[in-house]
Amino acid sequence: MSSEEKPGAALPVHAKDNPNVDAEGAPTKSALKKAAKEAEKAAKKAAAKEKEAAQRAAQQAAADEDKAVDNYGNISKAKEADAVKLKDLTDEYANKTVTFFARVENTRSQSAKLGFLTLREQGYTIQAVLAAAGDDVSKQMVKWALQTPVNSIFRVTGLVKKVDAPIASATISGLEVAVTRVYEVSRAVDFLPMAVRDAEKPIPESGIVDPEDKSPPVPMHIRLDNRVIDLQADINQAIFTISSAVEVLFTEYMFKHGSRKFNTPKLVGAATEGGAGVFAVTNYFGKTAYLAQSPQFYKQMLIAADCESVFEIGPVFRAENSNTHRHLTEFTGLDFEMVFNNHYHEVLSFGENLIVHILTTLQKEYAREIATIQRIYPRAGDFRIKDNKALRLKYADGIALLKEAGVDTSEQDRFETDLSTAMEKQLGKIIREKYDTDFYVLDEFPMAVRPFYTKAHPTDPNLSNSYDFFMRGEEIMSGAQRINEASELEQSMRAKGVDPNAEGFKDYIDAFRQGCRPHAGGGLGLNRIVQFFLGLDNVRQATPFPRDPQRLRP
Ligand code: AMO
Repeated sequence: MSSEEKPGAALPVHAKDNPNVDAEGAPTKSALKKAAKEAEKAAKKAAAKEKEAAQRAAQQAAADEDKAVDNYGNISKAKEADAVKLKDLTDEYANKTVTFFARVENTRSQSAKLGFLTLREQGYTIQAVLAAAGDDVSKQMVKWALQTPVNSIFRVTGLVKKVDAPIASATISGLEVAVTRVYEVSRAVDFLPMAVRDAEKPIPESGIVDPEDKSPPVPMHIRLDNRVIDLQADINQAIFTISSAVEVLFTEYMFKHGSRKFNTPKLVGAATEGGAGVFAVTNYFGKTAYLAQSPQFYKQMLIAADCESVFEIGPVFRAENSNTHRHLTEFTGLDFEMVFNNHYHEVLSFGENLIVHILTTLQKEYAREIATIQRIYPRAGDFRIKDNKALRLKYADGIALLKEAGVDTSEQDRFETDLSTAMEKQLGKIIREKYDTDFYVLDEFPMAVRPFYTKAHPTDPNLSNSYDFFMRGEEIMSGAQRINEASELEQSMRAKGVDPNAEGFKDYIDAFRQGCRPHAGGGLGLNRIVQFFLGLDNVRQATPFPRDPQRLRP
């Protein structure tokens, strides 16, 4: 107790004329009584004040009590629940309560009691409403949800409602979700090197510009550096749905036609494909191994092993310093090889039907994905296959078409030089105009431009039984009838300056010494099929984590 608070301490002592003190200066009895009374009064007043404050605090606490405290926060608070996928949310879910997982794409606060989230799952987005009302949603819950960093993953439960006016900012524009529970499954850091929305715009390299969009476009190398975010974009989800479907459709078609799937080695003892560069693995137990440039030798050896029809989907490595829109150093090859009864055109027709089957099925069953990509790259939706059939021309017919269009083909006329990329593209345009198709085949290529394992044309020594497939004027497949006789193969190698006794060839040539049926096949590039089917500018866009001369990460 301080001196000011002592009873009587306020009294002026030693004052001779003070009625409250006696002759010795001590407080009188009545003065003491009065002072005690006053002190008691002050104490009562303070106690009342204290009580009043406590009452007010209790009232405030009651007002602030978060009745929804269990309905939001860390996922550890959540009860187990089955989840639907946003892609399956149709009008049938209206007025039903659903639970789903989604990333926060965007948050918008309207007031302390009302906020909106745009939620994203696998390229599908929906609007979620957080409205503080009743016991389900509190102000604290609204605040918490809206403050969670963009891209965090939520588990949301809410009532699906039909909306009167379509929601332009969401792909599921006819529905919204009134949130009743929201839990954080995984938190994103507050810093995003690029937004997912940035990846839903054309790459600047494409030259496609939206005059309305004022934000600077993110170049492809930044997108590839941040590929995990990039891949979350609806366009990329759609591209890789298509890419996966190509593999499945290829596999199904091959199985349906009695083929078997093999996995041939990618570590090989010698560089054998010829033409393409090869990557060396220099620490292969004291030796040098190489990364396979093609399953070519193995698919043919399997035919020699009576497998009759084989296919493979696997990585193909090319050590080519080609920095173009369609070259990778590692790509996914779809390879097939099969025997035929009378003529290699049986296999050529098979290959044409295979591609037509894949592309027309994509058009039928993946229209939504194609439309998603088309929103950004308008060509995606217009791949044309006249009468659902491949157009087959002879290589010489292709040259003639180019010549007719005024292209200088003097080098190609000598049957020594292949078409240049520019010529291929131009031929693609001519063929689209003349034949109304984007898928065509050139047959009977000059022998000089094909590998040593290619079977020569039966009557014209300049030509070969070989073909290339093109989509929108760019090569997606090479193939041929193969030499199936050892001595003919050795002769062809020598004619092309390849030593049949060089390392790596013996097992391959020996495969044909015990007899092998005539066969043909082809090698397709998955990444290019997806690129050209969808009219993308760059093969890297159709490759989840591309490898090229400049890029070994991520
Ligand atoms: P080729 O070398 O023409 O033939 O390759 C076959 C197909 O693979 C794709 N391709 C590529 N894709 C991306 N980046 C590259 N660097 C790249 N190189 C090729 C193309 C091409 O049409 N053994 C033969 C096939 C055979 O005859 O069966 C071969 O490998 O789509």
